[in-house]
Amino acid sequence: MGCCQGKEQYQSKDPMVRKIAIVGNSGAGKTCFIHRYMHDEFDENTSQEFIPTALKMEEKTHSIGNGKEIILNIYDTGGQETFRHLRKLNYPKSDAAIICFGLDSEESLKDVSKNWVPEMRRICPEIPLLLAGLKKDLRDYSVYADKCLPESSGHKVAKKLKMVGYIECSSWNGENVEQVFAKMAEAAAKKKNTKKVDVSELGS
Ligand SMILES: Nc1nc2c(ncn2[C@@H]2O[C@H](COP(=O)(O)OP(=O)(O)O)[C@@H](O)[C@H]2O)c(=O)[nH]1
Ligand SMILES: [Mg+2]
Repeated sequence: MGCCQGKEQYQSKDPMVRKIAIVGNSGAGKTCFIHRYMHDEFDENTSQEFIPTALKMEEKTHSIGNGKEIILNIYDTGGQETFRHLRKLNYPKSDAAIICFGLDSEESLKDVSKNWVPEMRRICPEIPLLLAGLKKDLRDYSVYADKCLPESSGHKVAKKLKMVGYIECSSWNGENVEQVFAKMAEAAAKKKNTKKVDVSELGS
């Protein structure tokens, strides 16, 4: 076997790598959501006081059936205005994004339409966007139940903004967290090339 043939064989076995951005308002529960997916436990460190994240990358191999695997590079981005420049540098290389809101925060859902989807579509016009309603467990507590948004409001926004779907989950008890990433991995795997945007053209 010649050296070139060997190299081709190696390259054809290279795993598929996809970059997933996790965005949404500060306090929506993004960091806990990623922590649950990565470690299958609730991130107790954020339960006392929430810690703003600037930009952090985690990596996990996800099985997409038929023995195929996809490596997900998951980017946790800070929702605060102060981290806007960091997000803009990071977004252009994304292959897919999970747009998050807290089911206990109407404002965080409004900001999905007002800020997050427009910001993402401006920078990465072609990538699949999945809507995730976080903190689903709060519906089970009578003190929070009335304040939580109904499932229909998430579906309505996802449909209106032509997102690939809507899933509610809880990082507290783990319900549906795997399903969100499974749906995103499936959509990201189908996506071939990410259109690169020159960040210098994005303005402030
Ligand atoms: N009840 C409940 N609280 C959560 C859940 N996820 C996050 N939190 C809490 O919400 C707050 C913000 O979480 P964090 O992950 O830091 O939000 P981020 O700013 O979007 O990254 C913290 O106090 C968390 O303990 C959840 O699934 N259920
Ligand atoms: Mg965070």
